[in-house]
Amino acid sequence: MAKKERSPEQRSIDPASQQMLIRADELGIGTAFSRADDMVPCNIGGVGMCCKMCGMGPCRLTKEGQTGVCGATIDTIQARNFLRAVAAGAAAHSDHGRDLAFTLKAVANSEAEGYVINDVAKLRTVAALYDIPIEGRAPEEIANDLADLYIAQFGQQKGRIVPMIRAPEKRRKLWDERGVVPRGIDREVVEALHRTHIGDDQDPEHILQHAVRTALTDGWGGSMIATDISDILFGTPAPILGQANLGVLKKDMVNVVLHGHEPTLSEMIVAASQDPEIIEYARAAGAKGVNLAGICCTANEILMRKGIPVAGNFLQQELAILTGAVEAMVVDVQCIMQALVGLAQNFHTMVITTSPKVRIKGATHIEFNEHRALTVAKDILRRAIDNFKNRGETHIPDVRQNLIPGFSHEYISYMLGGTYRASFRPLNDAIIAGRIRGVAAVVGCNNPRSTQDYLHTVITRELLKQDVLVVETGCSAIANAKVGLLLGSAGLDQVGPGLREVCETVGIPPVLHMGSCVDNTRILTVLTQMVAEGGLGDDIDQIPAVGLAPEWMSEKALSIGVYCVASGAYVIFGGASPVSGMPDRVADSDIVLRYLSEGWEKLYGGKMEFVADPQEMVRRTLAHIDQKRAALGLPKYNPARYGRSGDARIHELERLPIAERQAALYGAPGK
Ligand code: NFS
Repeated sequence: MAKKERSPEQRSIDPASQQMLIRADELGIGTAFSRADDMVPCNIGGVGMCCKMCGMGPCRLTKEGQTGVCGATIDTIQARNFLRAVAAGAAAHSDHGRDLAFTLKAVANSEAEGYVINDVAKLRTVAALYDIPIEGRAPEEIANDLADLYIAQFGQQKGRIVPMIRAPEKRRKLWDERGVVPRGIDREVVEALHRTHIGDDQDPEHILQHAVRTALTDGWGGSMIATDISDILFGTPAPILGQANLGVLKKDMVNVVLHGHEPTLSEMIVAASQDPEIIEYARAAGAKGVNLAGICCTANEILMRKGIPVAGNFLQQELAILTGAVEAMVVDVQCIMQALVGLAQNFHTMVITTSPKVRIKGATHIEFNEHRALTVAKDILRRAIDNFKNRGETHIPDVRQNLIPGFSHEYISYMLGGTYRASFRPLNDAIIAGRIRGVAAVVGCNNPRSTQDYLHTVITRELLKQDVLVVETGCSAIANAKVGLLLGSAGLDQVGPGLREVCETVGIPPVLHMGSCVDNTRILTVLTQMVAEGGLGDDIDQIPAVGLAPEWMSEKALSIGVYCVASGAYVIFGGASPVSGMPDRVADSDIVLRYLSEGWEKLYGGKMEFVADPQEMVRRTLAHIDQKRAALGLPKYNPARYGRSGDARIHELERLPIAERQAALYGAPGK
């Protein structure tokens, strides 16, 4: 097949990325974008029809009636591949949660240099959920008990993982009936690997039932634990001013890009970068100081809590190095491209690996250890500063955008009513009245198979026009931040009349950035609290809400999708489906694909679909929202009813001659 080279505009809608892609071409350097053009995806493995679970294969099933050497059918093979992907995603998120639980334990016992318990209120709230005594106890004592409880969830063998008690009661009963309640986080992931070994579970529906149980260990287990502890240790996010895109890199400072996922090290690097000794060290090296910027979900973690700027999302990790202005890229786990090291050799950039789990040949390894975190953080910064003198020519795109992130579920509740009457009531009421038509979570990765950021932004813009409140996490949030949709006033001219009234009244942007991908659990919490508030049914599947991952690429995204479906949500993935089969060549090769949609909807009220066209994604989202509104007996969405109150009305009145304005406001004189 002929190679298909795309132009920079076809590769990304982001002007900063486009500039760096032109530079990469000029320098003859490859990126994920050019490699994606060079690498034609396998049309058999891509649709889940290749089995390489044993040494008798790999078996590629492309003809009618064909089975693997062991007799495995297409649907069994697809279900196994899907379960393995979900297990890998759930493992990644949950292992992140485990590391945080160990850090919490170390902090509680004064064994973690530099860390403190930042949010005692959240610690007490979370501990109380599990009946851990809080009254009259020091935060460290409570934290120690909570850490022990959370650590135990990973190795637990029987019963149910404890965070599940936070789901709506009806949903918990449903999970019991369906036999999908996770017993222990590690147990479900191990069982997923066992069941997919040669000669084990062969009934596709039974295999996929375990995909649900495995994914639930992520959403209502490992990820939820990660979010809780990150907030307890580093602070629960609240709105803060941030900036995003490659233009946050500074020509006159030592640029250190933090890339990966876990906030433990990055939080400490933020602290170390403000240390007078480090600032002085940077000055002595001829720089104005140390400038930190994030990539991927590490970016979201330190943006939400500290306002540290974001250099970019997943597809910008290589582009940041191409600026020539990055002294060090510090990585921990997940979404780190191996290509970074080779790319960095064209510049002076040091790629520093820090996790005991992740090494890349050619990278510098400085191992992070939570017991001496501050020392490691300062060591890393000194190495970056020492590298400043090696910097050559720089090309930093002059492109950046402000944003207001920090919408934790705690803050959303607070903002709607203040400390006096914090509540989800106003949100529910706005949905019930039809001012807000429904809620969409637009989340997930970039994928170089599509145009970077295009699907995220086009879908978000369209939904906002339709009065759908959008919440975001991960690389999707960064995509929309870069086009200015995460700003109050800047975004509001692009939204429907009812949603605009709500945003103006509350003082929020129309797109709420809720954090990193593990923070998708905040969305589960919001949905649960909306149910508890009343008026929108008694379970999550009744809420007019949809989840979308338009540019997904990681196995973590699949795990998130499955736990959202099992929680009752309609989830739409963009791009290619890993289970679509080849119906043109093999009849019924889409049995699994249909089961994830129609089959799961019957069982859980949520469904997973793969839709390539953005307009179709929007159409299905709105149809689902309207159908859920109708089922609840809510008024039909009618934008004409709104948009004449709040700031919009005041601006309209301001344009009238004074007498007419007064008449409109106070009635005609003498009447
Ligand atoms: Ni989520 Fe975050 Fe981005 Fe995708 Fe990777 S960074 S955990 S997996 S690419 S959204």
